[in-house]
Amino acid sequence: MVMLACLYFTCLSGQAQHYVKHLEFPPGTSLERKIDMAACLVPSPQQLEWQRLELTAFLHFGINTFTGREWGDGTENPAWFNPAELDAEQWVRNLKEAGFRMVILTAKHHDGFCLWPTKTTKHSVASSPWRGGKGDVVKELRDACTKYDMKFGVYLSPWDRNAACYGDSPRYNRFFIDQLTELLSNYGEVHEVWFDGANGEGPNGKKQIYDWDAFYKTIQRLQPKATMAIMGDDVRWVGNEKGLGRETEWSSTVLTPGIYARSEKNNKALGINGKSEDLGSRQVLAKANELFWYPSEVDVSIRPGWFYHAEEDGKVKSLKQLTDIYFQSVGYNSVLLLNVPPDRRGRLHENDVARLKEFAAYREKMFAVDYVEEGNTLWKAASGESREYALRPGAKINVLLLQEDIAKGQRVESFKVEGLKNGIWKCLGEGTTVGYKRMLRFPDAEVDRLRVTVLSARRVANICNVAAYYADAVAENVGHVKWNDLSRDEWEVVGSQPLAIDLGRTVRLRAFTYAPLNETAKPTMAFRYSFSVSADGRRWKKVVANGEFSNVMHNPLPQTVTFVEPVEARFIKLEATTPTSSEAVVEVDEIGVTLAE
Ligand code: FUL
Repeated sequence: MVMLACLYFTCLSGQAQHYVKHLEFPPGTSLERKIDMAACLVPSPQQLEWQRLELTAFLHFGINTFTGREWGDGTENPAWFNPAELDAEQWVRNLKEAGFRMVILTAKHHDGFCLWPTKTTKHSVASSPWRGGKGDVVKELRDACTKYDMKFGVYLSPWDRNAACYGDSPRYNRFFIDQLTELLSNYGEVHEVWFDGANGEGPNGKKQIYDWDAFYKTIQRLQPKATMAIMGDDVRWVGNEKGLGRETEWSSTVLTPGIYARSEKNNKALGINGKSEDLGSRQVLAKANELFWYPSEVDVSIRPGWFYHAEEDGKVKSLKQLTDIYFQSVGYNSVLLLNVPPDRRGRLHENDVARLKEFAAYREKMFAVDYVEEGNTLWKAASGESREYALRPGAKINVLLLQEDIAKGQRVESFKVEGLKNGIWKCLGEGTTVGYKRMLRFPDAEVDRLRVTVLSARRVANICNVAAYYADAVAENVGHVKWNDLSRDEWEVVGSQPLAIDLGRTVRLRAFTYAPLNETAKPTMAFRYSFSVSADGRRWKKVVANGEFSNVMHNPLPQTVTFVEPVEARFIKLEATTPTSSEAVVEVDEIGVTLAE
């Protein structure tokens, strides 16, 4: 592939040879040599710049904002899009003040509705009443980013449930490239292009074969400095939408990016996918033939859904949840991509803005004092080497921050940190990989000195920063989310596939909820469904005929479906199929009902 050919080059820096973004192990390479080479794999300049952003924001906004759905089906009327108070500067200003350095807008989500007046389809803002059909959300956001010196990225969904040509592969690929060309030519610099991995069937039931190579070349031609994320080879999806990175996170990884034709074969041979826990250890290196600098990005929404839904105004993630996410993303050698969805007015909601401010204030307070003296002089650490650091007098710490100079490769495999008190060294914590940034939390410790030991490293690690902070404890203030009003003790399961339940008495229902057990995805989970009620368990009335738990596979949170009007029911039945269209298995504990007042 052309894309690899141009990126696969090496350069000389000091003694070691460096490989930029990709390397291949010649046949028969020993494990020892592989580890040595892996240590010399480095990011491309744009990957390095991207990693340093640390905090980036997603803006999921579009027709779903007005329908209350997570995945539109493409039949939506553009007339529904009318954000009367749209203010892109309000989005960017608030995100900037909260420390975010890039925003990525869903220029087109799976429903195909374009937020810019594209020439490729009528299904866009140009057909909406907003700004009299003369508006352009992409441009307004771009201008706000320029004003506030914010980096700017676009999400363009390859899956398009509106385009008639979807599934006619060559035609749709041309259509998609035309959309990409508009976005990458008319809005100044674009720093990140985000291609989602979700890929369903077209309106005609046909599968689309994407021409990733041509998409890639279009980006290279029009925005050569942009990073290409997810279905791209610069930035890797961390593997969940919960805001949870890996404690051991290698940016130099054996995972072949999905856009390469050989990815399926390579990844299968190694028995891995983007969700695998281990993507870079010595064990997987032993089996691999090539290696990629392919760092992870943690994408998560500040609310349960990706799009704004008024009923989630009370479910904005707590400060505790956001700080945990922060330590488990930025603190785990990842970049955080936090979604803050504009509401129907076209503004970030007050609750989200208030939480962003709290989150920023928390970090500001924590980082205000670095207790380590002279922690940012380069330390070339071989395996087993330690270095002591003096601390400011009276230091009380509970966070250690370590950084490697990844421009020279990612090398630390494990480390430990000790504190000296009254002449006695005490272990404060241990960790594995460091990479661009690793933050380790441990119980409060009042110590006079710190000792960091690199227990194991590939070649010699380049530690460029050692810092220690005190983070205030944050109380958890999220209540239990209640999604079932009846006691299951009174229920009787009268059918298991499909699941049918006798509720024990006749009730008036406003909604039902499907909540995957442990909020975990499984292959037998429900995706498409119909929901019926009955008075006697024999004659059923369909309340929802063609429902879809959109995105449940990636974001397996409770899915509440509110009926158009309350219904009376003694029996309920959920008929469902899985994402791969086989019969779903739903447990009684995964179902809840909400009574009408
Ligand atoms: C997913 C999509 O299906 C969601 O709707 C959302 O856009 C998320 C960021 O990616 O795969």
